[in-house]
This record gives sequence, structure tokens and C-alpha cells, in this order.
Amino acid sequence: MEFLQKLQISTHNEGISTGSKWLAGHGVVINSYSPVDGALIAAVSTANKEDYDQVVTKAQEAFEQWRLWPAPKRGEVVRQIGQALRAYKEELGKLVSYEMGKSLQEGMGEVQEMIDICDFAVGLSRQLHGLTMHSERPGHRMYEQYHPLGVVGIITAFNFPVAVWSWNSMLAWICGDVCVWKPSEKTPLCAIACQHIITSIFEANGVPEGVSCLVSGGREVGEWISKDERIPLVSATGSTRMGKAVAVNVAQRLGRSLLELGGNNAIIVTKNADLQIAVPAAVFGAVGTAGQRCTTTRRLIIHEEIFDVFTNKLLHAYQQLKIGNPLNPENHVGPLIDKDAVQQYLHAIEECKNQGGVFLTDTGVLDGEAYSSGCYVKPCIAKVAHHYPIVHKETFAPILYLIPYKTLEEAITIQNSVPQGLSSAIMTTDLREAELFLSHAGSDCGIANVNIGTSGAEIGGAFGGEKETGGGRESGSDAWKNYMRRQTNTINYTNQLPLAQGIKFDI
Ligand code: UN1
Repeated sequence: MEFLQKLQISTHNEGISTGSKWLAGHGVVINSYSPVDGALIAAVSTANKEDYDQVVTKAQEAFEQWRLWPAPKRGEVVRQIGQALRAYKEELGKLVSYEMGKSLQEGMGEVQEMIDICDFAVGLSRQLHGLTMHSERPGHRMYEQYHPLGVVGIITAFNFPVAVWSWNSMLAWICGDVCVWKPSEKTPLCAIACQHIITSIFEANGVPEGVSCLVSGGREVGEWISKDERIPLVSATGSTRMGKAVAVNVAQRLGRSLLELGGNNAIIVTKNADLQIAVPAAVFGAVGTAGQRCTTTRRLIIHEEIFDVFTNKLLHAYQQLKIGNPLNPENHVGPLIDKDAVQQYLHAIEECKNQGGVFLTDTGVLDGEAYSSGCYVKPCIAKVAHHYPIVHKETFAPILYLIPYKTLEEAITIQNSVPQGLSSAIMTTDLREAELFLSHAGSDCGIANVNIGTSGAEIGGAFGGEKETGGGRESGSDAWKNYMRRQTNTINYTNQLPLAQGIKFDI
């Protein structure tokens, strides 16, 4: 396949790199299979503990130099990465689609998110502002500045195999940090392709070896990173279970963690909703990326008066969905990532039925030649009651739960009464309803939208959520502050030594 060649992916790849150098890993070899057709794409070597330690040592050495580069010069390197990503958008988008299974449109959209964060980071490289304060002491100046932090560990999930790394690494780089990336073992080739793309830019700019490190491997690599005192910040995206394990390890050594974990995102559809918007927003939110985004719409909380009308429109839209090879632009829904994910989908459907859920669509796994990987499932819709335990869990699959409500207060309570707190939305043309939803008595999520769905956030805003979602904020707004250490400075430019708080100390 031509796009693999262009991205320098061969049949066997080293999965460990400190930049231009690729290291032979001493861990097990991972085979990457495509959920699109079940084919073996390529093999990747992984790291053992010694390989890992060698990489982190190199990263530490690189930090000593990289932190001295002026931030706008680091920004210039990131600008060039953005250009390279534009040049490779199609190939990388295709690889994301083929290795992960999302539609080609979404694969390219993911690369676009990378380009966007590069542009954002370039501007930011001249805006790493601190505040100045007025000192209570005469002849004193007080201000704060942000300094580079060190080695940043980045643990990413299969569902956004390239974008989430870029949200972290582009900001970390302009902040003067160096990165050690542990990609999902389900999408190792996407990571290798990214490393190849940036390496050529780094070499041309004389960026020290070790600023961008890649350590492929399984769960143990994440554990090494989270326990490693040489890594002051660990940014982890994935399941709540993984996030809790990382958080405990990082907290044990009083490091910083930035967590972006599960979501159980709802759209409230009020009787004042514009259904022309609400229906497509719900459908894209629920079936986009085959229900495998953290921002996927999992629950629709619908006013009882429009419940039937809305449900019928939704069912009609579901009938139009084309499921199949995601590289074919006509298809809306591709496969799940692997057969384990298919089992989880089937299991959630069983649980939902056992708890009283009524499915309004077909459910199940598709078979036939076009679906030979065994990973294609039918997006489905169930009418449920809010208290069913399954409704409070995040199942990474296209299963949408419908819940009727009477008052908006009740709808907001339902929406907030789950352990997760990532994304939320309300569909309404009524100002009062929208404002209540956005108020402190409204949605408890990190993201709250009006008249758009729960997924598809832009990189300009801070991305992340509350409660079991982990509390971290990545990407836009002032998320960069996570990647730096703040220092408060007070300077006395007099020949006196007045003490703060009016304390006298005469000697
Ligand atoms: C994720 O699923 O981990 O808002 C990230 C969205 C995308 C990012 C999702 N911009 O759906």
C-alpha cells in the first residue's frame, strides 16, 4: 500500500525512538491488524525496562538544551511540523482510518486537529505570559514567570491515535519540555508514522535528539512512566480504570497528572428544540467513530411531549446509515477497534435488556465478505430508565440510550447523575432553558454546548472534564500552564530590607 510506504512504515518496524535514532526493542513484538479487513498491516518491536530507561535518559539530556531555545524558536519548529502535516494529511488520515477503523473523513479530520494545534501552539510560543503584582514593600517588584517543566510522559488511546499526542506534544514543545510518548498498543503504526514526519523537521532544525521520544509497548510502559520520578508530568488519555492507576502512581511521588478519561455524554432535547439540528447532531454524536470517542453521545434525555416524534425521526435517520469499509467515503460507520470491543458491545446490549431496556433498532454483528474482520456492528438505540446500572457505564460502542423527562430540572439531574463529566449539550431555541443549562445549577461537565452535539470539540477551547473524567484540561485556552512550572519572583531595588507583613527584625 502506497500510503504506508510514504509514511515509511515497513513490514517490521522498530517501535522505540529518540528522534532520528530508532532502537531495536527487547520487548515482545506487537502485530498491528486492521479492523477494516482483518489484515496484518505490520509488526512493531516494543521496549523492555532497559530500553525504556535508555530513552528517558536521552530525553533528560535533551531537555538541558531544548529549554534554552527561545520559545518562539521552538514555535518555529512546530510551525514547520504543521506544514509537514498538511503535506502528509491524506496519507496519515488514511493510516488512521485503516489502523483504527474510523471513516476516512474522520481520519483526515483528526490530522486537521493536529494542524490546528500546531497553529495554535505557534502563536502561543510568543504568549507564555505571567502576571505582575504590586508589592506591599517600597522599591520592590513582584512578578511571575513560567519555566519549562522537564520530561512529559504522554499515554494515548487508540481512538484518537495521533491528535491527542499532538495536543500534548505541540504545547509541551513550545513550553520547552521534551516528550516520551507511549501510544496505544492497538495503533502503534500511527505513532511510528508521526515520529517519522516530525523527525525530518527536527533534523533540519538541529533539534536535539531526545526531544521527541517514542516507546511502544503494553500497559507496563505506562506503569514505568507513571512511577518514574524523572517525569514531572504524565498526561494520560484512556479509560477511567487506567487513569486511576496512573493517578495513584503519580500522586505517590507527588508528580503532576493530566487525565482525560471516560465520558457518558448526554444531549438534552427540550420541546423547544429545532429538530432539524437535533437529529443530525444526535446521530453524528452517537455513531461517529462507531461510538468510540470519549465525547460520543451515549444518552439522549428527551422531553416526554416530543419523545415519540423525535424517536421516529432518529430511527428514520438510523435506517439511512451505511456501515462498511471506512476508507469508502460513502460509508458513515466503520468497524470497532477489535473483537474484544465487539464482545463489550454485545455484553452491554445483553445487560441493558436484562435491566429492562427495550431496543428500538436491530443489534448485532454484521457478517459477510465485506465484514470479514468481524468488527462491524449495528449502531443501536434502546429506550431505558435512567437508573439502569448499564446507563451509568461508558461502553465504547454505538449504543444510544433514550430517556424521557418532564421538567428541565429533572433532565439536568439525570444528565449529571453519572460518574463521568466530560461533555454535554442541550438542544433548545429557548434562552431561559439554554442559560439554566449553562449556569452553575446546570451541566456539571467540562464541556457544555447549546445547539451542537457533544463531540467534535475545537482545539481552541480547553478540553477535558470533571469527576471520573479526571479533571484535566488539554489543548486550547490556558491548558499550556500544565506543561510549565510557575515561579514567583520578588526583586528589591533599594538599599533597605523591609520585611513583608510589617515584621521588624533589627540586628
Ligand atoms: C477523544 O475522544 O479522546 O471532541 C477526543 C471531539 C474530538 C476529540 C475527542 N475533538 O470529539
